[in-house]
Amino acid sequence: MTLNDSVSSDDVRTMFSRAMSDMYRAEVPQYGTLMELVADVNASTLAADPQLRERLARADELDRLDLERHGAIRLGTAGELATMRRLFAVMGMVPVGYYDLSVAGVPVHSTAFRPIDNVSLGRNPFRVFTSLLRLELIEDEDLRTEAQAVLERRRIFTPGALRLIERFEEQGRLTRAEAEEFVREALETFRWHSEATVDADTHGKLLGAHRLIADVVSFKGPHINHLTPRTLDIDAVQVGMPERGITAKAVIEGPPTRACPILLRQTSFKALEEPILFTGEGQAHGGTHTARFGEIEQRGIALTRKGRTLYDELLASVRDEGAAGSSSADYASRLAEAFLRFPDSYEEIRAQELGFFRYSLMESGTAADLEGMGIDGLIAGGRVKADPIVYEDFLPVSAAGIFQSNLGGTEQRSYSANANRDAFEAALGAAVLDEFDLYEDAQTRSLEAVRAALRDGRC
Ligand code: OOG
Ligand code: NI
Repeated sequence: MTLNDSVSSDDVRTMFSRAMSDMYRAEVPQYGTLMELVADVNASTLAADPQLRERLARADELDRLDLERHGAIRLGTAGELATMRRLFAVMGMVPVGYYDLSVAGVPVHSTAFRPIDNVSLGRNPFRVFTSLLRLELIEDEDLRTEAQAVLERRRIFTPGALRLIERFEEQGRLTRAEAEEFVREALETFRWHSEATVDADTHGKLLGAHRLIADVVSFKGPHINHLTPRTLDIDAVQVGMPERGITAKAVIEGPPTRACPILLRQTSFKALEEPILFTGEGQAHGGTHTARFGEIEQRGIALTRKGRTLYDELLASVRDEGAAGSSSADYASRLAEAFLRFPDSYEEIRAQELGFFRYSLMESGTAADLEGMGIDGLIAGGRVKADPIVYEDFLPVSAAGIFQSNLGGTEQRSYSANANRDAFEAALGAAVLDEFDLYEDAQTRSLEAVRAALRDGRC
């Protein structure tokens, strides 16, 4: 294999995310409409705000914007999760973060597979929120045993995909031809299969245990359940959805509208009701299932642990006020009011160490400048820029809201909080990375580069 002939993991990830987007657009037409709306909103936001355009360009975010999206899947067994980790590794995506959603009444725990280094994130930050069903949370023992047997029988990866994963593990990369084949084979795992693996009666019982359990157990594979483009103005997209015939979720999850966006805001459109065929004697029976939807996100600055604690506290204060949580009518105004306590300028966020920044040198200087003025002085003089580091991860409370609004039911189930990161990592066959460490590293490395450049008199 010559080097010319091989492709990088970044390239495979982009090939895959493009193929996935094309497939989803064909399967879920409203996703195409949503993509157009987001492209329009992003173009007008950038045209109206040259400073934002300049900052995104400096942070390498402008070029990735049109490519950028995340998706989500739900897996049924430890073996599926472990193989999925190897499949994503081919695309340079590794597990970051542990999310326990049982607290929010969803019987799964999750991680996000994503690229982690700056260059790869700049090329294409494609991420997949990946959940593992927790069968131990099904109370009915017979149903649990049956669900487990159904899941053990299914094979969600094609032999071709497995062979190419092994090839990648042996060679460290794939040729272009292998990469193209890999993308085709991997896509099969994420495709919608309208034939169920269970009969209508079992599907009904699984639905009764939890709609999510039925979604995972009844199908041949973990269909991608949404794809999410990134917008620069989610409020404009929320308003624009009904105008283009899309039924939007009632409220935007996450922080309120702010001058300096923090973390992640998300909204979605309702899942489609799709026909499915159950197994059964003689004639197959028809039914329907709601699983696949569209979502939009707006990303803001990654918060430090201190910033995140404040975010969690403010969000909880609003959620706790009423059982209706994020669906009550005055939610948006209560949220906005609570978040007045979170500083809304980058200077203040930086001064209070609430968020992470990437530093860059705008004009050359000397070690004496650094000593005389310090980094803060150089920033004040416009010689060093501190740009917000974008949050690349997810939020458990928001994720639960997205799960809930799209399972088609209004059920609220409670499982006692039982995060079990050890069990998740044992199933995964690896530890998940800590997202705070990754942002902190990026910040520290950029600061060190600025200091080194000043010492050397470079720009
Ligand atoms: C995943 C929901 C979480 C997000 O953006 O927070 C998610 C799911 O419904 O499987 O994608
Ligand atoms: Ni999502």
